[in-house]
Amino acid sequence: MRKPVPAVAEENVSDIHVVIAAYNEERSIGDVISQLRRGYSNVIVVDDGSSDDTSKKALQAGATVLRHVINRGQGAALQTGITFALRRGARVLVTFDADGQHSVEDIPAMVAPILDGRAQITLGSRFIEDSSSVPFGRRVLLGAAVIFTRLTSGMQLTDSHNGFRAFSREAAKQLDIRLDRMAHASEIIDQIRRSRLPYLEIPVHIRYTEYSMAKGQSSANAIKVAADYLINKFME
Ligand SMILES: Nc1nc2c(ncn2[C@@H]2O[C@H](COP(=O)(O)OP(=O)(O)OP(=O)(O)O)[C@@H](O)[C@H]2O)c(=O)[nH]1
Ligand SMILES: [Mg+2]
Repeated sequence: MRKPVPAVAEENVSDIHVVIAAYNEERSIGDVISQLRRGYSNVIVVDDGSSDDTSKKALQAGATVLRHVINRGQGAALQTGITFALRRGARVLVTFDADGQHSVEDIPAMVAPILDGRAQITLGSRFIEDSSSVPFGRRVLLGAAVIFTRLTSGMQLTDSHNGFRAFSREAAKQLDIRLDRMAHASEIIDQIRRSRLPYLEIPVHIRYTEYSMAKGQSSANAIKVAADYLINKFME
């Protein structure tokens, strides 16, 4: 069993900015933000051109809300939120999903290595500890993504496509997400490798609910995402 990580010290809380890309998440975003706001004062939501009440619910729950006027994709929304958080003076940036799959309780373990200088980047992994809650189809897809990442970028990760990440200010400044949609996950890994900054994988728990599965990525889309990434990589 993992040793429990103590809560983030009071004096560090305002250094942490949680960035959430959200697309049509009116059903989950309010709860996600309310839980975050119990421990973290800076929660930034980028409403990625939603056609529902995502912005309204996020504001009501206490987030700072930015809005894309059209739907640009999760990569673009994250870059918007990261740029904004840096302008606001963030010292640690956490990327977190809007669909309720990530756990607020995992944030202290994600930010601790950055706050104490052991790493500049932490990447959440659902496969370091008990991963029995990951559905079979997702396990196969994510396993393929890990091999794909090893072949294309040489990075040996256990979970290459987990949206739960944390960056020091210096590391976040080096990010330049250009792939607007889901291929940004592979692009970020390439940029981490190129930056040579120290990173760590941290065990996190990812929740799979009927809602998240219905809203999430289809397996067929994975091929499109991989092609998007490869085309851009070889055009560089
Ligand atoms: N699908 C999708 N999500 C977006 C977009 N823009 C922002 N997001 C947000 O990105 C986050 C992750 O999206 P998901 O589709 O759940 O992807 P995922 O969690 O990596 O994959 P799953 O395991 O299928 O859930 C959610 O918080 C979305 O609201 C977009 O254009 N499309
Ligand atoms: Mg999801």
